[in-house]
Amino acid sequence: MNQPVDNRAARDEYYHRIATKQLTPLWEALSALVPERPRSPCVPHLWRYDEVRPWLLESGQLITAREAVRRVLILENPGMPGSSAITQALYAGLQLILPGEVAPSHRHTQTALRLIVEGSRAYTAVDGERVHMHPGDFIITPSWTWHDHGSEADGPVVWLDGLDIPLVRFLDCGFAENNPQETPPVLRPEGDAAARFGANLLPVDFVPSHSSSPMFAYPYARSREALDRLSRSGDPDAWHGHLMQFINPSTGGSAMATMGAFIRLLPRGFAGRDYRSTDGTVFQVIEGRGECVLGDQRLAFGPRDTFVVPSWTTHRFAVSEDTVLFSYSDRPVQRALSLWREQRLD
Ligand code: GTQ
Repeated sequence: MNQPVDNRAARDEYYHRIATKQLTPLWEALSALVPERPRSPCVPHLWRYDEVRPWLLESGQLITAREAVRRVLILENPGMPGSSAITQALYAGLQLILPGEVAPSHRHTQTALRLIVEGSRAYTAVDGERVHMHPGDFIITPSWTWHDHGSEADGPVVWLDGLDIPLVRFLDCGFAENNPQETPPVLRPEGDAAARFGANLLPVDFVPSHSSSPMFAYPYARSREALDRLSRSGDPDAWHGHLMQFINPSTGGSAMATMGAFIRLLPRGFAGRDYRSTDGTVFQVIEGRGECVLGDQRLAFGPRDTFVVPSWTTHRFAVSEDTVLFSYSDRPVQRALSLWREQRLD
């Protein structure tokens, strides 16, 4: 007998009985467990910096960086309340440090990236080397490296923190440790890593101590100049504009194992074509103004805004000025597992 049977009540009674032994029927859940395409709870969203900034500065009156350890407002995806996540795998937050403050040294298995949003003359230290940060600079804190932050500025300094916190939580492999020294000693002069790894040279006996880039700071001035030069000598990609990825110069691969980071120039008047990929992506506007069009939804962005495009969500860009967007996603993880897909639509 191969005909479907109408025995709802019998089935429900059966489900009840097996549930007492922690058993559930796959056939009721199969299409959700093995979806035809990604069905993310993550939704598109934009945080306007001019709306967030006053609240972020207000937090500076309520708690010190030292007490908070990290004084950050988390950008939580509205489709995933309570998750502290901006996509299923990624975290984003805006961190504030005020003049003279220190954020004490600690380390954790989560990898962090920073994209400086506002202010200069704050530094971050990674395993004994400091780098002073300027708007648009991209900085990484590899897994299990000691890091502390401090400010010698005379005004607020704000950066976007991107971490793989939800991914590490999902895999249950999070460890963290506070450094007994709040501000550990500086072991190497500023610029040491840039000299060793950032000049298309590599120390001849270089042995990596972790899988992230040994070049932990990528100054905006250099990326911006590269984008400017390549935009003068070639047309933008019809989907992406002039899109570059931040690499680990010792491998040519992604700067971090778990997060990919990208920067693009969309020239004034650029109207891109529709695109989607399986890596839900966080965007930070460094310069310019325009919109990200997702079907009938439009995210209108300006300088310093943050927005998120979920996995497999068709989107395109249109800009009214020369625009530079930073973005990050879990693409290296998906690629390493042969799961990443993209589609250029027209
Ligand atoms: O700077 O170490 O936004 O550990 C969240 C967790 C920043 C950091 C965050 C962190 C950090």
